[in-house]
Amino acid sequence: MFLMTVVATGLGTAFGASYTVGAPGGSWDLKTNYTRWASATTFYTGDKLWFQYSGVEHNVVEVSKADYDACNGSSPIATFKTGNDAVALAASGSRYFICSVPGHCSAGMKVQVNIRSKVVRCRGRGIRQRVSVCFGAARSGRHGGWYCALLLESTKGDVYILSLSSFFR
Ligand SMILES: *[C@@H]1O[C@H](CO)[C@@H](O)[C@H](O)[C@H]1NC(C)=O
Ligand SMILES: *[C@@H]1O[C@H](CO)[C@@H](O)[C@H](O)[C@H]1NC(C)=O
Ligand SMILES: [Cu+2]
Repeated sequence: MFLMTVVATGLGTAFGASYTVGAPGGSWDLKTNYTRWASATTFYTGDKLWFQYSGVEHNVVEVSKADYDACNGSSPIATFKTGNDAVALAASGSRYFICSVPGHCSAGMKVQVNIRSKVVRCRGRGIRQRVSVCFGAARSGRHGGWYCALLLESTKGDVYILSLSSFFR
């Protein structure tokens, strides 16, 4: 059971984290300092942003850097307005989001997110250890047998799965 938990944790990290924009102190609103919020987190490819807000009061518009700087939402890259919007951070680079309700962006409702490649982090000095874990699953039925995972743990504590193999009997 313990080993099963170790592997589940590794999978969760390898597949990315979810961040609610503005949390835990705020949300997608007119009060949160998003410069401070974004600087507290390092975003990696595979992570996800959640914008949670009242869809009546606000929206989320992804824009270019120039439109972000100018608070201009008239040429959106993408528009979200459900109040519970997920944005996948698939690629490395910078992404820019504003609220296009008049006055909100210039009042601070804008966030820049810088995304780093997760693959780069796996290389070189960041590697702390490699561990191999194996665990048995239910012996009856089609999924019985042994599973082994080769895990790599970075110095920051993230766990990556290098390989996952199964041995059926
Ligand atoms: C937001 O936070 C940043 C970094 O902590 C700070 O430099 C900036 O002045 C803050 N902005 C406002 C409007 O308080
Ligand atoms: C916003 O950008 C569009 C082009 O994308 C431009 O035509 C418009 O003048 C801009 N509005 C403001 C207020 O700068
Ligand atoms: Cu708004």
